[in-house]
Amino acid sequence: MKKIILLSILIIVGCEEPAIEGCLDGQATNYDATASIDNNTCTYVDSCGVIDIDKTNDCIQDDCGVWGGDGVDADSDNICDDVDACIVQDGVSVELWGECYDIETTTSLFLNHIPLTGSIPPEIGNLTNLTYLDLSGNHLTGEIPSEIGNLTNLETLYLHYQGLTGSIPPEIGNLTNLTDLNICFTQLTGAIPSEIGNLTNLTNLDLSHIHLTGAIPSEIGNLTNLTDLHLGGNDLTGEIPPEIGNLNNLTYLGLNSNQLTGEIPEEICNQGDSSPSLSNNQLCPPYPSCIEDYVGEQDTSNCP
Ligand SMILES: [Ca+2]
Ligand SMILES: [Ca+2]
Ligand SMILES: [Ca+2]
Repeated sequence: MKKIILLSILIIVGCEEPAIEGCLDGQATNYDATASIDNNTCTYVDSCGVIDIDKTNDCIQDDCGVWGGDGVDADSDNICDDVDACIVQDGVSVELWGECYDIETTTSLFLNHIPLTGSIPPEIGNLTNLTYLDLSGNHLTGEIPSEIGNLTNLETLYLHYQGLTGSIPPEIGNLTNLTDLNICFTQLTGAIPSEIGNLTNLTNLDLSHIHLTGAIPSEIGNLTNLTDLHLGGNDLTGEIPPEIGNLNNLTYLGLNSNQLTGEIPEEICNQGDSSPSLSNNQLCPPYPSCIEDYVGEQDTSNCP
C-alpha cells in the first residue's frame, strides 16, 4: 500500500513540471491568457497589479475592498476612514441615521418630524450626556431599545406620533431625572411597567392613545410632581388605584376611554384635577361626589 502512495506522489510531481513556455499554449496545464513571458519565465498579473511567477493571486484586500490598498475602516462600516464622515469609536462618537454625534458634547437631540425611518439604534444609549431627546413625529418602527435606560441624564424624552411597537421597557425607570415623558399615539402594547414609579421628577406623563393593557400600577402614586397625567385611549383594565389620590399637583388627569372597572376610590378627590376625564370606562356607581359630574358615559352592564 505504502509503495502505491509513494508511486502516485512521484507521478504527480513528475507531471507538474510545466514546459517553460506552456503558459501561453492553450493545451498546457498552466495556460493563462493573461500570462506573459519574461526572460523565458511565465509571469502573471495579480489583482493589485503585481507581476510575479506565482499564478495565484497573492495580493490582499484592504479594509475597503481595494486590492493591495492601505485603506483603513476603523469602525467596520465598510466606509474607508478617508471618506467616512463618522468614525465611530467607543466613548467618543456614535452614528445615528447617518449623522455623527460626539458623546461628550451632545446634550440635546431635536430630531422630530425629519422623518427618520427604521428603528431606534441601541447605540443611542451611548449618548449619556443627553438631557433632551425628541424623536417624535418620525416614521420610526420597531421597539424602544432597553439601552434608552442608560440615558440617566435625560430630562425630556419625546417618542410620540409614530409606529413604535413592543412594550415600554422597564429600564425607563432608570431615567430618574425625567420631567417630561411622551409616548402617545404609538403602536406600543403591554402593561405600564411598575418601574415608572421611580420617575419622581416627572411633571408630564403622556401614555395616551397607545394599546396599553393591564392595570394602572399603584406606583403611579409616587409621581407626586405630576401636573399632567394622560392615560386615556388605552385598553387599561382593573380598578383605579387609590394611590392616584397622592397626585395633588395634577391639573389634568385623563383616564377616559379605557376598560377600567370597579368603584372609583374616594381618594380621587385628593388629587389636583377637579374635573378629571373618566368617561368611556366600565366604572360602577356609587361615584364619589367630588367627581360625580365628570364620570360621563360608563358601561355599567357588569356592575353589581
Ligand atoms: Ca501571484
Ligand atoms: Ca468606516
Ligand atoms: Ca462610520
